[in-house]
Amino acid sequence: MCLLDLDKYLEEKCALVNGALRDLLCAPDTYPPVLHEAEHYSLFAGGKRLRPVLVLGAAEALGADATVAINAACAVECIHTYSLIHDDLPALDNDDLRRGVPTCHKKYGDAMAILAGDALLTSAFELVGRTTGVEPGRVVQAVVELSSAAGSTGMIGGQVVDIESEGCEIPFPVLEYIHIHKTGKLILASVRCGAILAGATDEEFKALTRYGEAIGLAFQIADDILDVEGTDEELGKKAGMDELRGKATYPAQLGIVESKRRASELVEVAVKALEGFDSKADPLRGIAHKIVTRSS
Ligand code: GRG
Repeated sequence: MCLLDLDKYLEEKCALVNGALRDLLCAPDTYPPVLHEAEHYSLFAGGKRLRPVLVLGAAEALGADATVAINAACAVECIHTYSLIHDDLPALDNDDLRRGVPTCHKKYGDAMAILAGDALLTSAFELVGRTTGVEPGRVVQAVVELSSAAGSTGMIGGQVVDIESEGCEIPFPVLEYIHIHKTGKLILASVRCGAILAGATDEEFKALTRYGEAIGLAFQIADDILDVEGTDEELGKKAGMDELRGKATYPAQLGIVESKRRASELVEVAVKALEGFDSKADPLRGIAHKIVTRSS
């Protein structure tokens, strides 16, 4: 880890992803412009680009060039941004701010926000399908990975149980189900897509799966903690909303101290999973630590 400047790495990869998103998606003035503007508005409002960087980082950990995974990296960010747009809608969280600016529906109206989210989700699969320089079977495998992570037994399933649990006392395993599915599955799929497209062996794939599972859960625990300890400015949205909405969170069930302990434990599990990898996996190691030390 000592030779890697993680912030520089993240900055470079963010720039690569942002450039590719602009190249691969329809320009904002493409007809009908209001739709494409709304997509660009939410995509480029900010965002850490954690998930696409994980796609690229996993591919690079296996010695592949980032270009084999760039379409999949952009696809994951499209799916993530769609989920944020839809989650902010009045029928779900009814949020006014996201990534530090008015939410998509506040700026473009509910109908356009729904359609911009739909378009981003659909484009994601087109982008992965257009991957070049990789054996077609691997591209299909990446599409399956992403669609199952985003669907009813992944992110959407987690979101449904999250909504159903609002204001209820739920057992801990249900809370864990929510976190693993609502947030963890897409993070895991990001790592696994990078691995698939880089041609991982079974052993490498299993190790990266253990890494992805651990950081996926750690990320949502850290997000729960930030909602309690962070400020509106740091988060780019209103802090303290989980408690107000009666959301099921780690701090609510276990307290802040135990939540932090569990998040750190998961980082250790993630880093241990990478034991068999050389220094090319240092960015993944660094990201695991950053997930629990970030302030936004
Ligand atoms: C499809 C409606 C719908 C929901 C799916 C992912 C999700 C469930 C809802 C989005 C809201 C939310 C609180 C998700 C949990 C995951 C999470 C912490 C998202 C924020 O991710 P960051 O911090 O955001 O990576 P940036 O803006 O940096 O990309």
